[in-house]
Amino acid sequence: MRVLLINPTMGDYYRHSKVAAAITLSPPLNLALLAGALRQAGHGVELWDLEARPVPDLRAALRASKPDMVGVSFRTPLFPQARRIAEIARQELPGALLVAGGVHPSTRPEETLLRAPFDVAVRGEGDLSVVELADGRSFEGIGGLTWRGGSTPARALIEDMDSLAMGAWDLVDLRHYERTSLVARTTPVADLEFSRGCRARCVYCTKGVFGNLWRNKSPARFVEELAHAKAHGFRAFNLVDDSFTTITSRAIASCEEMLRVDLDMPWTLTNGIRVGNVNEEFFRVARQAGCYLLAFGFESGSDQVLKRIKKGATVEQARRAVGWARKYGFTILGYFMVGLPGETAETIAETAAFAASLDLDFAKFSITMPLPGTPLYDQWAPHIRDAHKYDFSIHQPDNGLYDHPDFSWPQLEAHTRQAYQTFYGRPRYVARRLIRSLRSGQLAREARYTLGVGAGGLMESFQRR
Ligand code: B12
Ligand code: SF4
Repeated sequence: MRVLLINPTMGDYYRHSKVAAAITLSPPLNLALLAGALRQAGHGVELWDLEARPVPDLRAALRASKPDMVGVSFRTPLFPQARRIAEIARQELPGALLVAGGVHPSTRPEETLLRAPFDVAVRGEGDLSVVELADGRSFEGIGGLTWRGGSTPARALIEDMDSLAMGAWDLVDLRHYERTSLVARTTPVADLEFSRGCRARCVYCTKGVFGNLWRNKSPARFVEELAHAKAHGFRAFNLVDDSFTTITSRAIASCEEMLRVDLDMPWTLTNGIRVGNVNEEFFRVARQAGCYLLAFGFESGSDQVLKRIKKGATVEQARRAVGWARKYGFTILGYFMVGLPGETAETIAETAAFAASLDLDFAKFSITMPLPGTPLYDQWAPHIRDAHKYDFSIHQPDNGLYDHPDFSWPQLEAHTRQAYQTFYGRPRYVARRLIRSLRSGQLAREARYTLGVGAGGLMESFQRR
């Protein structure tokens, strides 16, 4: 079969906003993996990343490409775009199989099919399902599918991570991924994964694809993938794992293998690691192995709130982890949330003060968003406005998707602005950043982003990411 895989664009909103300063543009890992698996099985594949290479006339392009199957990947905020692609594909390619995949169809398969003309939604990991669909197997014979009028039970999570296909990076033109960012020193950057899944159960987190079972690749296979990415022209990588350090000794072993093979690829952990799943040895070895920037998902400075959101981590653990990361010279990003369940004005202020008290390089404060498929979404369902229920196109803090049970939107926004002010408004912060940029030899690049956009812009960059 001839398969076309499409990654919708996150839109002009990202491209023209100051948020671009904090976002690295990388080719879509999910579609590169699916393309690799499809090709291994003998199918022809095209991959269109509309984020990096917009297709101005999608109709004409689809007509010219004439695929037998079109697969579109999307997270919840991209649903409106995915629907538009499906509508055009339905009109131009009436005989093609239209497949929805990714986080949103995995968590909301029925609504996806109700509101967009896809033929089938793939729930969960798509590595095997996409091949079985292209092979022409009947829907009933494939696990984890939903179609109009039927569905099959979820398929088991893939445990042998070494069995996954290598990313088909030759299908993307890396010249379109050369934009540096605040977090990317060297480009192009490959998004890669060492593990899937996370054992924690944070109430706001979508687990509909990789679930709670943590699985990892062998260090040898992982390094083989790095070499594969390097051979295709990538100069750096970012690990997108839900929880890279779940078994800290395995994360260390993968870093040791990187050191042994020495591919000279700088890397980052921008998705965040858990403060409780680390030890000093991890930071020492990861730094030696080329990791220069990492993020922590702290979320709150209140142990009470952390408990309420089932974070499974404490403020004390956070301080210890930051101390180690600082000792080994990492650039450190902190992710925090505002308006979590059980939050009061006092706990938000506590979070802001906690962020300022940690020796972080950057902090991002996000207003809590209940996303489909999370316990928080179910808990706050009565507060979610019907008109917006399945259209998350304007995924911004002020979009009025829901009424927070304890705060008005202006209050949440004011608290968030205040948190940014508390963190970035410190005179010491600017002085420290300057010294660190000088020391790391990154002054020119970092100044371009931090000074270039100004303190307000920096706040906006992180606010909207
Ligand atoms: C990297 C990342 C980003 C990057 C995106 C980079 C990029 N090039 O895409 C950035 C920083 C921009 C980002 C932004 C956001 N993100 Co994000 N992000 C991730 C992260 C950490 C990794 C994504 C990834 O590469 N995973 C690895 C691949 C292999 O997994 P996958 O995409 O799920 O693909 C598998 C299956 O879904 C399926 N599949 C996927 N596509 C397709 C297509 C077909 C046809 C088929 C058959 C199967 C299939 O097969 C794949 C292989 O098994 C995930 C968490 C995670 N671990 O997945 C969160 C995650 C996707 N993000 C999330 C969120 C909430 C956001 C934001 C909304 C955050 C915000 N507040 O603004 C924005 C959304 C922006 C937007 N407009 O869409 C949520 C999504 C929740 C939801 N219901 O949609 C996730 C799941 C985190 C979480 N656990 O809650 N994100
Ligand atoms: S630690 Fe991260 S990936 Fe794991 S459940 Fe919590 S938010 Fe999700």
